[in-house]
Amino acid sequence: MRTVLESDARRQAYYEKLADLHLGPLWTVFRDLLTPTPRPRAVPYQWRWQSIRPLLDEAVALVSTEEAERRVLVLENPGLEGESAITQTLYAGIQIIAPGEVARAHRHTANALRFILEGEGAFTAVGGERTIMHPGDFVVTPTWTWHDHGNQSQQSVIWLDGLDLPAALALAAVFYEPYPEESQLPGRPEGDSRWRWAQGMRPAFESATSLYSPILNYPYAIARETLERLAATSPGSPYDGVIIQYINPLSGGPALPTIDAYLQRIGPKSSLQAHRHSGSTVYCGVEGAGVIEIDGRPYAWEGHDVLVVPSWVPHRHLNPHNEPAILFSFTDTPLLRPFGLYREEAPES
Ligand code: GTQ
Repeated sequence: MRTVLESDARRQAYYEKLADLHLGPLWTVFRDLLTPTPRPRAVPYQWRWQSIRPLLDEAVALVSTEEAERRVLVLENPGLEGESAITQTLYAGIQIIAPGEVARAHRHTANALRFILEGEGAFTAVGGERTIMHPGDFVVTPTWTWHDHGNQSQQSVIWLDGLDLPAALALAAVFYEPYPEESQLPGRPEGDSRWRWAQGMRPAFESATSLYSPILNYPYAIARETLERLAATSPGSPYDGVIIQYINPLSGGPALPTIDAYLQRIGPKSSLQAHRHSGSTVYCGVEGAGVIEIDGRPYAWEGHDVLVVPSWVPHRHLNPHNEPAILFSFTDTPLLRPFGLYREEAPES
């Protein structure tokens, strides 16, 4: 059908006339647009920590935070070359801040999260509150909040950045502003947001927006113990094992309006079930080691490896080892669910 349409000389001449007027026939592209199931341009991929880690020290020697604004290696999906994107909606990068450095204050409409990988003693300040970050901490920098980073420790500190930047770019909704000073002056004591909003109680004399979580830092020690306690009494999800969501306590929903983040535990010697869903997921190995079978291909991961599962690609988690395997992940599903775009199925059931 297609070839007949396109080989017809009269039709070709007609299409050229249309093109001159910035018009196009729908019937030649219809089947590429309205596909039965999603066809992501992003491909499954794994970045090995072993390969990334030495390049971070090299970046420290080559470029200052002063010059770079943020010293980050962007994880570029092989299917999205040149787009600074790990999926069509999500950005991921590895940021390093050396002792004594400052990553100056700014704000942007893109929402950001940090998952700390290595080093202790650097801080992120958001809206005047500083939090000292420890490995495994989950830190949010919601849309249009002022934020800066500083490292007053003796060691480099490294974290995974996750942003909704490709989605914000696609929506032509990126705004950016530098702060008038290099850093924000601490305006609130450390731990302020945790005491206010993360204790199952709230200050009854003040309100906060429910657009994003008011909690700045979700400490690893708490998240990790939660996983262990849940695992003692529950097998968890057949697809994800024991998995916890970092929530906005004001809504019960995702911590960021556009990004949902999780920590999960795949028990020793376990093979979970395959499933697929719309929305893309970025995984980062935290403890132990495991395997994600993506589209039938095994990706064996170790600590701090980053893996990406694009929309609708079947995947399953395996842990052949004797230790629990802990994974951090973030997804774009808050951009899908409210609009009826989220679908999930287990192909093998
Ligand atoms: O730390 O504020 O990876 O603004 C990309 C953009 C990190 C940050 C990134 C940013 C930041």
